[in-house]
Amino acid sequence: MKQMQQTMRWYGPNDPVSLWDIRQAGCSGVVTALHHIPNGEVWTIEEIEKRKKLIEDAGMIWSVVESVPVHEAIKTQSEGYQQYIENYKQSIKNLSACGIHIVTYNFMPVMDWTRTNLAYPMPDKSLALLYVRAEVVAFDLFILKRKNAAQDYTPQEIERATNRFSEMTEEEKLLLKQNMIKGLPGSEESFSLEQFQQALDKYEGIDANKLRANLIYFLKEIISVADECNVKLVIHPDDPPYPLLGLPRVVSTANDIALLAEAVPSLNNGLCFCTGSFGVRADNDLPAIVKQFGNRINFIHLRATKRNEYGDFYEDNHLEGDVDMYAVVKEIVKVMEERNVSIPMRPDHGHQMLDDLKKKTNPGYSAIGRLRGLAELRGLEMGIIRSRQELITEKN
Ligand code: DNO
Repeated sequence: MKQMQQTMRWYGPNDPVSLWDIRQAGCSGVVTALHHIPNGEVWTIEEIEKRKKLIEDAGMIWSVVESVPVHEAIKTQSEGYQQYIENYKQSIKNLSACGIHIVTYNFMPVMDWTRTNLAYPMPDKSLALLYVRAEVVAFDLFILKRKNAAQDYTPQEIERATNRFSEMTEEEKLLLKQNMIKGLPGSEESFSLEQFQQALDKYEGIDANKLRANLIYFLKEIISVADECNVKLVIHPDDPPYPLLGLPRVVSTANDIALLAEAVPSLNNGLCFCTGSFGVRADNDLPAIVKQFGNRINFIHLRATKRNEYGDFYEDNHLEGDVDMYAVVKEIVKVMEERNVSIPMRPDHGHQMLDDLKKKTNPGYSAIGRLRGLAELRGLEMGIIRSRQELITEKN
């Protein structure tokens, strides 16, 4: 039976977590991106090879690119987008020429993943990432002061946001503002408040249908290159899986994925199955998503979120929270068996804990929390595989 390929994300030579740390965690693969290349520019073979060599010198392989960012002009189909699409195609070709065949991207307008608190204390004193919807609404109404923002919220949401804002200290407000506009690691975008509003303005008149049409257009343009070069494109779901600050989001549910698959049937139009992102919505049935899109899942993020009825969530230990990790991994094992492939997986995020509490770390990407997550997931997978094997032997 096939096992998931164990990997970790590495932000490159400036990451406080070294490649050897990742290797010692038991990984055989690395997930990385050329974060120093500005959005929209071609990734040259020379730059790709340089990064690849660093990874191989530490005895691992560059398994997955996360991500080649999609320029905002492509998402909004504004000036220059055709050229950016051409550049994207060239980057795919160059990656393939260097032997890298899985490419992650996302289609979230303006903001990538978003949290309101990056150091939320858990009962064991480790620190987790937290998203409080009332704070996002408060940011929208009282800090950004977006025109007509109130129309996007219910009276109850506005009341909760108003109450929350009135109890926040100036320092907390500043921190919230930074968390919203500065971009978390890997986001590739960072704004001042004015620039942020300008970036939002570019989406005037772009609703979910239009955004989806733009995504499908982009996919149709690049899929032939992916097919020729044998590159699996994997889209990362929206995090959180809801519209944000009046911006549409179109990769949040199984139905969203089904629409993409229908529009662009090639299996190279694939999915990065992220349990933490999909898992924030109670209406997303995670094992069912694995079953339904098993032939398109070519990269996996395993992480558990714990949500409440207000749309808030925090990142729990990998085997806790609302994600039924056992059921998910069991489906993944079945998919790998059917397809006879080993799908790369990374333990997504982790608590800041133990010695890492004294260090400067990338939020969500400290070494020890992810090491714990990976160790637990590895054990879970092994247990599932061994008991399936025993069952088969018993039957025969
Ligand atoms: C956060 C990550 C995201 C993800 C991108 C993919 O931890 O999952 O930054 O890499 O959305 O393009």
